[in-house]
Amino acid sequence: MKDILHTASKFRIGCMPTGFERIGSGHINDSYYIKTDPDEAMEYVLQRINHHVFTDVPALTDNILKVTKHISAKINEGKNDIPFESLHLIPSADDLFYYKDDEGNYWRMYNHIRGSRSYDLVPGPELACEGGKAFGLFLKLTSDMDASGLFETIRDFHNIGTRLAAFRRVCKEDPKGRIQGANEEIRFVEERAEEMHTILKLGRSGQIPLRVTHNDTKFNNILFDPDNRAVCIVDLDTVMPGYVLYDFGDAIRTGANSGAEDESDLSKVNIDLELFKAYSIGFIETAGDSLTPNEIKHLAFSARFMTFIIGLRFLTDHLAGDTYYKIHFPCHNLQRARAQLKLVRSMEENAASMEGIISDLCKK
Ligand code: GN1
Ligand code: MG
Repeated sequence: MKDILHTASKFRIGCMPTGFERIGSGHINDSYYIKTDPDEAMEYVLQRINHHVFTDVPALTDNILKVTKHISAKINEGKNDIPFESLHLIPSADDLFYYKDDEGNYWRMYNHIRGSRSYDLVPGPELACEGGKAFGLFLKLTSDMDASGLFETIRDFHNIGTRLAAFRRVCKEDPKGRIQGANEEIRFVEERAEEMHTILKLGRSGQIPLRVTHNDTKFNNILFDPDNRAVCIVDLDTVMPGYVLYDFGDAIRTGANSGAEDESDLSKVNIDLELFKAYSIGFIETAGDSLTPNEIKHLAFSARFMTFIIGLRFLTDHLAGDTYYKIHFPCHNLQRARAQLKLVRSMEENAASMEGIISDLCKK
């Protein structure tokens, strides 16, 4: 474990890294909080980038540099009255903003936002609203960037056609003999597959714009300060061209679920309309002006879509033999998929209320 400190010393932090702690609950990268000499009292986050998932680390790094510089410049113009910070990448000794170790692992380092924390489960409507403001602001601050200037770090990331094709391929091959145990979930997916092409069709026909989007707006990617104000957006690997509906939807999937992402007691998994409304208020307050009528019209549906596609990906990974997401016990991906699909059902049952909340907010 001395290796972590050794790796940290490969970045230009100008002081001695003295300790570390594993942090975060991400399913892809590994993150470490790095302490330095107490006299310096600087704090950093060191991450090992999963280069099997993010295969072009230099291009990914370039995206992050472009977006963080753009956001920082906007913050420095001081036009926003919301306290908001940007992450910034720390250069490596050879000024690359990432470091490749002898074993072929890629590492990078960010500043740590002092005193901040994140929430896997949203504690209440005030924080949901704060979270909505933060992702709305992220969208607003990047809305004048040219999306085509960014590299697609994972191709077809939220492309439902590609995701369904991968799922159907695995169902056909059944490499681990797990189909029998997942028949109900497979049926649930197929019954909804057609409707889930809605956003892709809107995008392809030019009815919604391609923008710079975050694409992984899990609620725990928002950092809060000790007064519970949302101050920073993290996990920038998937910042690339996308649709705003993906960002709104994924935040609701995680930020307005009354249960955990992998809850085993499905009776606990439901859309919480109070949290949904609170997040929507915050999001529309900061991003509202940048949204088009077609985007607004599909906000409520986007939550169902993102919950569906993430459930589909968990199910696909379970059937494939758990090759993508980190799992913490056998059949973890199946449990995650079941919880997500239960949330889809709950959103279907509450679709009219969700639509009503959005249209009331946008009338004001
Ligand atoms: C992964 O690693 P993490 O938790 O930030 C995944 C997201 C999923 C999420 C599900 C690159 O994100 O797309 O929504 O798990 N990221 C990647 O919890 O696949
Ligand atoms: Mg992520």
